Amino acid sequence: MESATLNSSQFTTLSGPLRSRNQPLRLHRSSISFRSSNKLSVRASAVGGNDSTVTLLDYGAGNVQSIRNAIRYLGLDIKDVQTPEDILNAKRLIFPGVGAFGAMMDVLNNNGMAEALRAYIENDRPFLGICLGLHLLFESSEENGPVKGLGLIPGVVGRFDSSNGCRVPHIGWNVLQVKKDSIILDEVANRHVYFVHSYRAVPSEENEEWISSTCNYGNGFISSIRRGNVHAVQFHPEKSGDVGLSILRKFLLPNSSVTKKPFEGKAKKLAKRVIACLDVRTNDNGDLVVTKGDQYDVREQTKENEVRNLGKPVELAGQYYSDGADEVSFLNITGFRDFPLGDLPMLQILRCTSENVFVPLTVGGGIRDFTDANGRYYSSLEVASEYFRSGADKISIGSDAVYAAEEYLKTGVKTGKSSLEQISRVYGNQAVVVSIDPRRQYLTSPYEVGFKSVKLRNLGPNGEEYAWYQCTVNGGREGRPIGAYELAKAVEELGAGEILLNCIDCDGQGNGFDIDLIKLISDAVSIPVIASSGAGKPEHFSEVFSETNASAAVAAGIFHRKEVPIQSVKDHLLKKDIEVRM
Ligand code: 1PR
Repeated sequence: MESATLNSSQFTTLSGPLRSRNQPLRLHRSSISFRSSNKLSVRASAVGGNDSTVTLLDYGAGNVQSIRNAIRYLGLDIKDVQTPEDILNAKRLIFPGVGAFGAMMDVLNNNGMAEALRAYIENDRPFLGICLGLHLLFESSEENGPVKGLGLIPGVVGRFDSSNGCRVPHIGWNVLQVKKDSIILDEVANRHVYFVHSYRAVPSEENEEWISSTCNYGNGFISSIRRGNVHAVQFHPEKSGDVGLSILRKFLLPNSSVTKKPFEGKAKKLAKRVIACLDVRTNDNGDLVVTKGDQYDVREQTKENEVRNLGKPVELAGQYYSDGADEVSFLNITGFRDFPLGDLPMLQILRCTSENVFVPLTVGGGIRDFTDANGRYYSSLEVASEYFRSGADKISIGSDAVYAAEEYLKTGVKTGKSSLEQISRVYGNQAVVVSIDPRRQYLTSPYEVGFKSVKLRNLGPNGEEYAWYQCTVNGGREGRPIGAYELAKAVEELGAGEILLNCIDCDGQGNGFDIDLIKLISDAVSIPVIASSGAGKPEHFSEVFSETNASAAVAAGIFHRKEVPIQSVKDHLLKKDIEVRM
């Protein structure tokens, strides 16, 4: 049967053993009759389920597992839209737009969903659009375009301007200026919510009456709209912790009363993120454990030489969520040699974690093309898709991004075929992190190598004044002929939305982040950089945020060993006047 997706090659549908319970909707032309808008009518008495059912429009392009989990967490059932009639009959409809605007509109226009949505919204039926679900309401978007939207709100959705110093994508926890009573924002109370996007709509006189809140990032943009029963938000309530769940609850269960007055926050601007990172691998008994290395060596220095076991992944991730981590990352550190989709427990970890953790989840390790022992070929896009379907919000690519960058720098040609390019094209670059594992190589003069070097704050072991940062692959096992600076700039061009910047020399040492490296890279690119490796105390976080342009900082060992609670890192940052989410 013919697929109704216009750009069907982008919407990979898995088959066989990889098919998951939440496989994206595949639309078949023969089952959808295209109707003209004057034939569409919304039934006032909904037949789309009872009060405990919400209708979800998942058009098959992306990572909507998080919103499914949040809806279920709030005790509601989900009815998936299969036909335009399901939209018209919905009692409450959520559209968590993901992916790219142009591809989304192609799908919606070609199967009659766009018309059904327009009719549903014009009839003031309960609607919540998220991210692209907000963009859709405007006249058009510049993303892949211009491409026409539903045209219900005047205005054009455009890209953030990175020339004014703001990093694009806008990723992180920012604050809303609530403009009018919007009901669903009643409990936000000056606290941060999570954004991840490169495009935004701007306020104007023409669309003023729709705006319920704005947010500031360089300039003001529309963070939510409301008219009657129609709501849409630019941020992700399903990833905004308790605050986000309260927003969803207000929309889904409008009659539920809050007994406790919401805690009044003091959020002012985009917060620096504190991220907990869990390196995961199988130990010698075959159990998946959280481990942690010293300079990437994760084995105990004992006769048995066993893999260090610092806890169970799902439990630790849940703990970090309740302790206030702004994001949680899982790195499958042996993914370079084992096929990650053969590692079903890892996918299970992701599924279980995402059911109860409502901040962004990143997963990395082994994202590359792969042919298994039976000769079955899996593209990196399939691997990433399965990670997204299992609950990841972002994926992180290590080794494969190094090869892609080397090739790009050698040929100057973007083939569009690397895992990085393919995944960012389908899921958007905000969903693709590149993890860099560099090792310091000391120099006596900056001209000794053809890679960008830095003048060191602390001299090298033999009094060297300079170093370059050599990228490695396979968990630091192999050095490659490319520097971290060159790699960072190349992967930004190839579509990375964020950089996770490790440093093998500092990993597990507790002596602080490599400020020279983080400054070098965060000054070189205009995408957000996450500082990683070496955190030993709260002061290391204030140092990295004061002395570099890092947008976030990771710690692993000090959190796993319970030496420093996440909250004390945040308390310290607040004292130093560094904005954090509380
Ligand atoms: O190459 O795409 O399969 O991805 C593999 C991923 O696994 C990469 O992101 C790589 O960084 C990671 N990885 C591989 N081997 C190791 C190892 O430790 N042996 N872990 C490893 C990297 C580094 C950080 C760590 C910080 C903070 N872990 O994530 O959490 O250094 O630690 P600290 O606060 O204790 O100092 P691919």
